[in-house]
Amino acid sequence: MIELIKGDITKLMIDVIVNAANHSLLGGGGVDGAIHRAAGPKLLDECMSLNGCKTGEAKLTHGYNLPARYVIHTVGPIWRGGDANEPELLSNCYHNSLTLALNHNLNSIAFPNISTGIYGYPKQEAAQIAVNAVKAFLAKNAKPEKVLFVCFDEENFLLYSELLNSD
Ligand code: AR6
Repeated sequence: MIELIKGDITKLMIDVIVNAANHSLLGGGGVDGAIHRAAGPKLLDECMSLNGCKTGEAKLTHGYNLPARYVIHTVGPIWRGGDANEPELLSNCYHNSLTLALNHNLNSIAFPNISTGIYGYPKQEAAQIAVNAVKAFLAKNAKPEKVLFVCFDEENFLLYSELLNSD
């Protein structure tokens, strides 16, 4: 089941929220900064033990002070004009995060709009890739049962609304 909401991902009581992180996994701005602030300093301690993360890959930590039990940290591609394998890398973020959730038997997962903030990915293209990747995964796997797209800005919310209602 796919659901769409507008709001702050750090407030969600859910099995796992996904963080749009960077290679270092040591925090940053945007949703990454918000997640680290809400989770507290133990999240950074755990992230320091992970040895970073490559673009398109994903790593799991606990949620600490967050209402979510776990955080999956993934690194989206920086938009470089579209010829640097950005679509595949962005799709990998969704696929690998969902695979990690499945392997940990997690039933509900919330995604922010990876790469569409500081990393500059065009929102329409990113939304289409996100929806396609999630639908493809859910068609083949029984878990996670619930996938939430969490849009922070109105533009992304409208784009996702159109895409998800066009079936
Ligand atoms: N809840 C949900 N979505 C949010 C929140 C929130 N609390 N805050 C922002 N967003 P960005 P990126 C949305 O810039 O483009 C960091 O410094 C935001 O509106 O957070 O993948 C990392 O450390 C946008 O739609 O991530 C990296 O260096 C979406 O989250 C870099 O930014 C993603 O925007 C990653 O850039």
